[in-house]
Amino acid sequence: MKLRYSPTSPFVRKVMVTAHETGLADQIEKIATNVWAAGTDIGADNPVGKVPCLTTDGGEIIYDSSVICEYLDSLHDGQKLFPPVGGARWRALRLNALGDGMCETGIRRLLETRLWPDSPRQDWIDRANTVLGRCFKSLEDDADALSGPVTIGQVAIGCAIGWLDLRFSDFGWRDDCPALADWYAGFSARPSMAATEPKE
Ligand SMILES: N[C@@H](CCC(=O)N[C@@H](CS)C(=O)NCC(=O)O)C(=O)O
Repeated sequence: MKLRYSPTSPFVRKVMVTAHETGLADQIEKIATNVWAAGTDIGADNPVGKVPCLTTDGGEIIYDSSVICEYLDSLHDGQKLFPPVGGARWRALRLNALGDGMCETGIRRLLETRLWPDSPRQDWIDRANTVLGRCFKSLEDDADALSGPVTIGQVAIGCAIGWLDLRFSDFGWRDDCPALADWYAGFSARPSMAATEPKE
């Protein structure tokens, strides 16, 4: 399998954490892709122009991190990261959506200062901070949902927090979210998370 990736993408990390958790990491060849480069060819594989983007051994192209993760989860016989239909599945998918949403909000906030460094729109930054604060509070209030066997939900939340810590180290969420901070300290010590720590 070939995975087009960028080194600090939290969505790529979701895929690689899943690959490690499912024992498939060695089967993935990583191809660095700068999606922001003027001449990028990522659109030939993913019309949306984003990484991660996987080409299977059979030559099929799969994109969007959640779809790639579910594909990888179908390739092994161990504990599934996507539980079967039922309460555990909806909880896992909801957490996955929350983690992805936190990343999307963080990316919008980051782009504001990167694209318009001289005139970032403060109201957008404030809005993003409000959304992120609400997401952290919701995770803290429902920290029990993060317990139990590893699911795609925990992977997505772990990768989202890791990326937000990398980009906005001064956000200061730990003071208000002690239960979440405890959970994250344990989760980020997993070999799959340690092996995929984002580096610039
Ligand atoms: N929903 C997508 C989001 C992927 C995404 O936003 N990737 C970023 C890198 S972190 C990207 O490629 N952005 C390029 C762009 O927005 O044009 C997924 O889960 O894979």
